[in-house]
Amino acid sequence: MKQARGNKQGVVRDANQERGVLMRVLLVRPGRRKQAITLGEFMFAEPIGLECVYSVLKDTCQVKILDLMIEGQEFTKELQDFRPDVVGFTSYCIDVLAVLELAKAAKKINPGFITLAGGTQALLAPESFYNEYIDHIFEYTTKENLLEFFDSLSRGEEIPPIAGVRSRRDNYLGTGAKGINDYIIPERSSTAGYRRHYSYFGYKPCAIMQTSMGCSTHCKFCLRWKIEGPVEQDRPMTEVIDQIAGIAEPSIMFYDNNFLYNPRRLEDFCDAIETRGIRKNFICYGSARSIAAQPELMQRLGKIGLRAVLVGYESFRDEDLASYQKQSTVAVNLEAARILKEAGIDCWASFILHPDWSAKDFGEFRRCLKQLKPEISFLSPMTPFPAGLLYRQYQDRLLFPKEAYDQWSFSVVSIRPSQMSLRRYYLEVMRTNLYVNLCLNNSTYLVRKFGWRTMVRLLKGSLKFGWTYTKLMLKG
Ligand code: B12
Repeated sequence: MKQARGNKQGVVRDANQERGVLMRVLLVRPGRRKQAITLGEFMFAEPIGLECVYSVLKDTCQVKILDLMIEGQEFTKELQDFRPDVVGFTSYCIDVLAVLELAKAAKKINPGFITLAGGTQALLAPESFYNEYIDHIFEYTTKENLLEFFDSLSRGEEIPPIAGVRSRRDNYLGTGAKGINDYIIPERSSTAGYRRHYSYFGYKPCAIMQTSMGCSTHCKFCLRWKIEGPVEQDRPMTEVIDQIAGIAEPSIMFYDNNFLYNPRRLEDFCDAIETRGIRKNFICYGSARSIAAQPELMQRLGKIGLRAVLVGYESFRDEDLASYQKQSTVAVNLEAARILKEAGIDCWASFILHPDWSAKDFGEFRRCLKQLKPEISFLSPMTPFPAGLLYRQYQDRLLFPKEAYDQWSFSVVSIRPSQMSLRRYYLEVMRTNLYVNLCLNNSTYLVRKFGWRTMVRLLKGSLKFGWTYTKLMLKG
């Protein structure tokens, strides 16, 4: 179908449609933002949200994914070559400005393009996209609302009120219905040309997938249970295993909130992987509590391919963990660390740097790191996302407004420290990062495990990261 030109807002009228030619939909992931320091060189995963949308629309529309995070991809050229009717953007908070710029560029080329915003940020803060260049916002995405929307569009009809969709025509009022995203099996072939680039730390190429949505541990700093629902909802094991078997990559990262939460399900998982003879490297998120509660199961998971667990240890002291509603303790963290080592599974630990830590606390934190000795440590200054539970508590101490979208990334200090100057705080963050890399031998681990080439890639990221912090420190 040729692109519709100069249409009335939200309506595609084109003679080709009547002849049954499919509507063209270009799905775009915006380019890299330098704030996303965990991305580029460290973690660079497939745009799985767009693969889900593709999967729903592929039979009724001509759909294409454009991943602008991959070098050499050109947005305006793609608009001219592919001539879409609809241009849809996926988004995280840090992408808001990029999405608005891209939508503006698209509308400049052809005001008839219908522009959509979807993704995490559209769900958490749809108002970020109330903008003259965005026609519709998918606050949440279901098979039903996608099909209804595109069905109306391809019939050339006005878009009716659809649950989950906010349209500029109605001042983005929407229907008022609340909901969450559907679990949709992504169409991974839609990113076939890009897949060799996607990685998860040293594992490259690496796919990502989800086997269970939601989380019943409502940690105060976390948005995931808000995004995905307040309790775990498992996918059937046969569906999970079929998906795994259909993934070409040798490594898969499960981004479930806590892949390890249900021992019975894990036994089923191990049985199925063994029975089907699947050999892959697995990486997952898992809580310290779950690891500590099931040492034998961790041994078994290690044997069937679990290579690393991302564990949120968060802090060196119980009072922080209690204030986060983490439902864990430092003793449990230490036990989990021991069990992982015994099972030969690497621990990629994440920690929240509390804005009320003193220099002495940072010292104690480093001592705790030495005890836990994770293979990799991610240190993030506490980030009270506007949609989360910590926001109100720290609102008065924020160093930038919630509209400074590209700052909300876990990488910069967002709360004014109470025990030292901002500059000194950044210095402590840098010192601790250096300690992790030099004294805890995280760099040696990386070379040993992934080889020099990966190490150089990761080192590039570390240097960029270090430089960003140095600048922030000097500015502070
Ligand atoms: C896996 C994950 C990652 C992975 C991979 C993500 C990827 N594919 O690129 C890695 C580790 C790389 C990562 C990196 C980051 N992440 Co992250 N990540 C997640 C996690 C756990 C799951 C995200 C996900 O893929 N969900 C599954 C897919 C299917 O959902 P989805 O994308 O929303 O898509 C659905 C709908 O939104 C819709 N949809 C999506 N796009 C579009 C587009 C259109 C047009 C339409 C119609 C519909 C639509 O379709 C899907 C239907 O189910 C979330 C937590 C969570 N549960 O959301 C955090 C999360 C999204 N990440 C977060 C952050 C901050 C980051 C980083 C900025 C951190 C950093 N400093 O680097 C980076 C930025 C990444 C980037 N794109 O630039 C925050 C985002 C907060 C926010 N307000 O946006 C979250 C919520 C974590 C948190 N704070 O608790 N992340």
